[in-house]
Amino acid sequence: SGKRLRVLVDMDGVLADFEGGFLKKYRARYPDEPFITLDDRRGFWVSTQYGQLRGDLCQKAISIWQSKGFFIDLEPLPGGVEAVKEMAKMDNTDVFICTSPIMHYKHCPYEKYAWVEKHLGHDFLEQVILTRDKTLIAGDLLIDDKPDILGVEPKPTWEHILFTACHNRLLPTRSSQRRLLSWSDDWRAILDSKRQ
Ligand code: UMP
Repeated sequence: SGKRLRVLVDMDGVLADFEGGFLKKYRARYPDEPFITLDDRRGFWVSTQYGQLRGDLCQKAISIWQSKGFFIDLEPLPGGVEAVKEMAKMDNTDVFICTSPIMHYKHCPYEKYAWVEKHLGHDFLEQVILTRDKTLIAGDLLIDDKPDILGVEPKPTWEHILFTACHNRLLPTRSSQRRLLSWSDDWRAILDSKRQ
């Protein structure tokens, strides 16, 4: 009963393996340069941590996700596509994929749509929201691996559920912030907790 539940699901680090895809292509392109294992990743920004390793590695990292084929080649994270498909079939539930494209727009926005079509089907393109400011998007839940989701709206309507990723797994979460440890975790209970 009650109104419909609206779930916003992030793409990079939640549905698509951005970190794994990055490391694989970085090591292939720069085999003689140092790299950061997924175990040693800290902080949301890959480019920042590579820049701390050595100044010039910041731009080398950026060059990886600016390249043609980077976003479309990302592997789905375990259980994500299945969870989103199941959510979309649930009664009184609307699911949207809410993702921030990089500003180097030559390939990324196109490949994000292509990825959704490939893994979730053509009809799911109706559910895609590309925005650099997720605080403007109204929803009940936002499942996202970025610890701090800020924008022009000081009071977003959604509750942010922090999806665990290599870069945030050791981060002390604010007592108010709920986590989804993976898609094997109980995402159905989190949705149910928001239903009227
Ligand atoms: N991104 C960067 N720099 C980084 C890491 C990621 O620009 O160091 C990009 C990849 C995604 C976007 O396109 O930022 C993050 O989008 P969301 O996961 O917040 O939707």
